[in-house]
Amino acid sequence: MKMLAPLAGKHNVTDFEALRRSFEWSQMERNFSWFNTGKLNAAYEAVDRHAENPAKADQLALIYQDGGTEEKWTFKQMKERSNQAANMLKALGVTKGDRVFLFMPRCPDFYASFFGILKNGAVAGPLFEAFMEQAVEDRLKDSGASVLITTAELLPRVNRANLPDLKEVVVLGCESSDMLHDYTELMDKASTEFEPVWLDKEDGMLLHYTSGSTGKPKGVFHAHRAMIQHYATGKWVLDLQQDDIYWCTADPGWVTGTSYGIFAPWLNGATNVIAGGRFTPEAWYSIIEKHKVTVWYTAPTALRKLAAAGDEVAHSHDLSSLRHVLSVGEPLNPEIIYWAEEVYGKRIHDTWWMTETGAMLIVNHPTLPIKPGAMGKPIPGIEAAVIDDAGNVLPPYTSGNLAVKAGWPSMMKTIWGNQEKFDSYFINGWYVSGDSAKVDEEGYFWFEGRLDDVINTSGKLVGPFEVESKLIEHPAVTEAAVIGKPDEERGEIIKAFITLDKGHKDSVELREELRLFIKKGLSAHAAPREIEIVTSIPKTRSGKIMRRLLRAKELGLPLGDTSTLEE
Ligand code: 6R9
Repeated sequence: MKMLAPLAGKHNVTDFEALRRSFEWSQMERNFSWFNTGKLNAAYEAVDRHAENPAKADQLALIYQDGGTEEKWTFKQMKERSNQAANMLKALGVTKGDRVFLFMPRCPDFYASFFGILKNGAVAGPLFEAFMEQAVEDRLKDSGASVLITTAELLPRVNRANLPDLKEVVVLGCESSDMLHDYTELMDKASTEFEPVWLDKEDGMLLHYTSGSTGKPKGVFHAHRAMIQHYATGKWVLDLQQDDIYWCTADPGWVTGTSYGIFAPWLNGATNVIAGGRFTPEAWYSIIEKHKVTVWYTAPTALRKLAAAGDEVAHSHDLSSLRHVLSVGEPLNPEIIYWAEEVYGKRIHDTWWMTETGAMLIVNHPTLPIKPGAMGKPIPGIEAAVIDDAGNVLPPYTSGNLAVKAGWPSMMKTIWGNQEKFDSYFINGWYVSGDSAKVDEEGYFWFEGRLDDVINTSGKLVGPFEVESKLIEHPAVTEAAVIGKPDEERGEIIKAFITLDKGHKDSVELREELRLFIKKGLSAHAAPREIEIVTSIPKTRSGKIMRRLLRAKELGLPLGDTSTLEE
């Protein structure tokens, strides 16, 4: 096994093994104002604290780039702009605990609004810009959101008739009417002064919807205490220092785009690059070159596309500013690590965590030698293990449930409106991730796969149930089953098996129509790339779709236990 030496240079923490032995989370809290006051607000810690520090006020907080559009905000401007958003929301009646959703593309006002929500003590719910009507409705409805901030372009996907809790809609790029508020008008008249609502560690901050194998997406609810771990991992793992130019490529509709696209960089006072627009290797390398990005947090699916684009594109840009590169969301192929070392002169550091865990848990930190293919080791303050279904810790090299001892700061508070679901994550005090893994004798963790049916396509989790439910809304479809099929570039693609209603025949047009139906109803990334018409869907006697069987058949693997299969 080839081991790659640790990252050279000076780091925030050099001896993780020693830190792991002595660390307790309460030590971290001393870095925040609430250690003295007892009250906190993550927006204050991420923005206002720096704006009030003369040495930092005029440092760039945000560099926004979308094609030819560029905007830069200092910490002082960030504070003023988010105060305006906070005043706007307060005038609309937003109070502590309300759910306020953001459905807009990445742009500076997204971030101002995000902190404006938090400053009111309300809970922010960011949605992917790519979501279509059904996906938007499910999330707004489940959360009982009372206010939505969106854009004129996305507004047609919001069906207010089905959303009785939604009181106010603020629209960027649209004039006010009886039903709508004009974002620009309200912001312009709002004061730049605002006293944040002071909160407790347990008060709600963020609601991220994530896919499960059954039922609609679940609302993972995070509290303000999560910031302790965003701050710590930003320092230890991203290795953020005051003069870093940091770029996290994730959309804030995904947890990586909030924990590491908002909190970690700004809590650590770094300059945060926000890139809008479409992905192209050319555009991405230009961003690194132009803004002299030093720390870059991205995902395997993007790295695989960059590798596929060829070495010349990379070599035609000056990427020498890069100091530290990291990845999350899917297994990081060893080939990609070797490729990056050759082409960028940088190793990619893998990190493992989930929406539910709120922040990184198992990582290749800067001073740990990398074993390509392994996710690394638990951060200080985290005890991880591989356990069996009864909660017993398994010896090295044995496959089992990847689990983490409950009780870390960024652990979700609950599943919104579903305490039972939340409780079902735990065995004997262990949080059970749904991933299977092995640990080696040196304590490195090796990812094996998901234990449920959740599909990971280009780093986005898609619940098969959600796609199946949508498919059967189409008049041609009687039943549907959806699986993930391995794919070189995307990790997995979505394949749908369907049975047709009487009077409908298989055709290229019909399949295309079904793909579009999902694209328009849910989102582009949920649309099946392959559709197969079958005469029946395998089910258990209790009526559950046996996706495992379809997957085994598709991949030519043994069918395994079929005892519960219905005749
Ligand atoms: C942050 C995030 C979580 C699931 C997780 C696992 C997969 C994440 C990974 C990884 C292999 C890694 N995953 N990081 N698999 N290696 N380094 O991705 O959150 O969208 O909730 O996904 O993603 O299966 O359980 P989320």
